[in-house]
Amino acid sequence: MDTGSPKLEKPEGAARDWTVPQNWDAFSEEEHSVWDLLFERQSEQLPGRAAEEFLQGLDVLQLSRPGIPHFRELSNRLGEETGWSVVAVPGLVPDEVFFEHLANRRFPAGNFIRRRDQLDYLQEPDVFHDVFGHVPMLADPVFADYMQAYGEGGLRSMEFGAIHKLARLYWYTVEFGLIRQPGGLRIYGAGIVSSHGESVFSLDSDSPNRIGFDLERVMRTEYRIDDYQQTYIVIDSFEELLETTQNTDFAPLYSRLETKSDLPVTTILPEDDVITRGTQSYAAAQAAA
Ligand code: HBI
Ligand code: FE
Repeated sequence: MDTGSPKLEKPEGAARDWTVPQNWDAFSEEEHSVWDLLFERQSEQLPGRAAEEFLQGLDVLQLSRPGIPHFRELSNRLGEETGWSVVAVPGLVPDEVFFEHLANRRFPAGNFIRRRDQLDYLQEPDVFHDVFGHVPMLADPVFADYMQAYGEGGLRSMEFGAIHKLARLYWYTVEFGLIRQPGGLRIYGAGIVSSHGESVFSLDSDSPNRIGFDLERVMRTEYRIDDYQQTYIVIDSFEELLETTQNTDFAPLYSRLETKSDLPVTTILPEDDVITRGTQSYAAAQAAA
């Protein structure tokens, strides 16, 4: 999510790779029921909004009991589909640790859940965001490969001091991505599918821009972490996303990016594939409030 800050300190009891035992039995009834509430609310809202691959992937979350998924059972099911597993971590982990997990097809999931009075907003990724938001897409073979490629690319980006550029690719695809599908625009980004408000806003509002995917353009684009996005990036297929990521030589791309300015969130370039030119009325109203 956010670019890892150097001040992250590994809690006692965490392993060298920052994993902790999930300790499923320690979750309270209340915590499980917050999961159930969030799960029901979102799974009702997503048909017709989420990408086909996401809706299909939700099946891996149909586990043998309600409540927060048991990671061992979840990993078994996910592993059968794509070889990915889910491991528990205390919260945000350092970039290198995060990339290392992804490169090895392990998804680190926060081992806590938001409180009932925080259903709609929280800063650190919790188990609902991480598991409901991310895991269904990891059951798709193409997306599963993309996430591994991202982890490998992340490790390499560290040699170029370019993490913050590559992090924008993650932000605008894995977290807040849209895709064109036969029925129209659909959401697949984990930050959107796990958000009750943004899963409607991102598709229905006339406020944000929606722009076709271009790797270099995305890596120049700033993003905001404190409210709904002002620009969404739209891909045509997951194959395109995977192939672009795998076939791009990032070293010259990073050098080229050094010579180009970053783009503020609302910029529209003449060469952009503009799907929707937003009014930005939502952001303006928020800024005035
Ligand atoms: N740690 N647990 C966790 N989850 C993330 O999404 C995450 C992280 N550490 C770093 C990070 N994301 C980002 O900095 C990278 O995607 C760039
Ligand atoms: Fe996330």
